[in-house]
Amino acid sequence: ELEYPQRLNCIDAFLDSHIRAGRGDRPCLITPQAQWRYADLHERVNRIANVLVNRLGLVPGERVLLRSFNNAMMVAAYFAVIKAGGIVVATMPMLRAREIAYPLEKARIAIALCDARLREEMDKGAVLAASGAAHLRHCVFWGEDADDGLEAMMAGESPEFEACDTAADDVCLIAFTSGTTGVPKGTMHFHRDMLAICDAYARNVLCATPEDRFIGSPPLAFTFGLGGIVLFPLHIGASAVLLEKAGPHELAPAIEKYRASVCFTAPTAYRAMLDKRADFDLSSLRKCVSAGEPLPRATFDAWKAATGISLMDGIGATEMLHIFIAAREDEIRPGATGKPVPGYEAKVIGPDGADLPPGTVGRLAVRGPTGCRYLDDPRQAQYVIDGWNVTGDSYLIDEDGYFWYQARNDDMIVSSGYNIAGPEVEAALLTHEAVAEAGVVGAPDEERGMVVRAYIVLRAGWEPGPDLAKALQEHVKAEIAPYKYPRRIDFVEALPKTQTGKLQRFALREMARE
Ligand code: 3SK
Repeated sequence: ELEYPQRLNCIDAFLDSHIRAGRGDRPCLITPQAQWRYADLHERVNRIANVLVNRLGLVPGERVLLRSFNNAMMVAAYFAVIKAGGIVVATMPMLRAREIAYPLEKARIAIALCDARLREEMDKGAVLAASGAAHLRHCVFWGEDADDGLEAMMAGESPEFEACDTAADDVCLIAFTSGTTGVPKGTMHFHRDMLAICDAYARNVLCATPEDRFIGSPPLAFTFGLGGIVLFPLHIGASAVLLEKAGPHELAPAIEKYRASVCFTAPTAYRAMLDKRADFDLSSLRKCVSAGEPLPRATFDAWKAATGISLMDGIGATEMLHIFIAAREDEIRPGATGKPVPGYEAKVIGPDGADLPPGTVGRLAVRGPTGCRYLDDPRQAQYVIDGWNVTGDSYLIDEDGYFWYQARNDDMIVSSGYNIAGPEVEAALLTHEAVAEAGVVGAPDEERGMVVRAYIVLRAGWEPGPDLAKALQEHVKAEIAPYKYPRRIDFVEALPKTQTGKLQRFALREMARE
């Protein structure tokens, strides 16, 4: 059980406590443009907090929209809002005006702080919001030379700021998730939740040290990135490398350049780095966390062979803030996600909600120090049932208590009465040397109800064609139960992905209908 004081502003643990302990000169945020010590971040956070309160009239509990790439100002703005008692609503930088309008209205945003490079969509989004963004009082930009820009305002404010006296159970973050489909849901998280993910996952499973240098690709607006690249390192006084672009071409060179030691990214990015491993020195890495999508055994094995590092798999959810089932380095069972993170309990339940015995596939339910609280959303009643968070994933538990991912509940393909998990077929395809990426869904079929249809992105040097399709089908039949083989194979240039890099199965399902 994790205990926190009733009055708590979480920024104290990530920042002010380090200053009080004399760690102000330690490296904190590293970007291609700048290196900030803890003292530098502290000063910026305080100045922005003063701007928010003194100039923009922020009162505790008001919501502040943040729009930026992963950079040091984004972290400063994030911490300043929370330190001043506000609630952060962070948005993916790539969002278009229409997508910005939704959280503006739903979360009744009072103030927006935005990187000037994202000004156009931000301005259009505020106009598009049906209410004309009625609650939005101020929209302030940074990164432009303007008298009313954030930096100019900061220059006139004090570098000291006393943290707002918030309660441990006050909301400090509303993270919107659209999942892979549907109307976005705002998930609310408390000050104590921000510490709980550090004390549960980072302390017990990740076990990094203050000398570690963290790096990763997920946007900070995705809580996977927030925890992995900012909260976990800053909680222990370590440093973080922030990359505005961290696609397949940027991550490996940045690991080499900054000698990063802890990496948080998705299996797709590890596969992309494997393709380039001869070109970069990744020897500084010592811990690699994989989450955001299922980790196929083939990716685990290939990364281990190339780097000597066992990928630490994990599953989290924006609803739960971060990872709740994971593998410690000394407890990895390749192919399994792992065991519940200390502090969390997990079980597998049937359609009637009853617990299922080991070896049986059912819905994953979890509870622990964090949990789902949707902002004004009737879907809350479907996610939290009897105090358990019922995720959309199907799992089985083996005799030793390891959790094995099967599929998203809606990823099950029922073909001729067989239940086939799309991700299992994807994992089998990925063990073939020609396959860079695979997405597997059900396609309607008169005879079988559904058939397994695979969309394949080939590695460089391979030519699509019927012979290769046949070879891939035979390969799958040799890897897993033959009835699971993809009866249809399409070669594509790229797979549809969400902004957090997850495969958009609904888009593939749409394609598969054709
Ligand atoms: O597994 C995920 O998709 C996830 C979501 C939110 C936070 C952390 C993680 C790993």
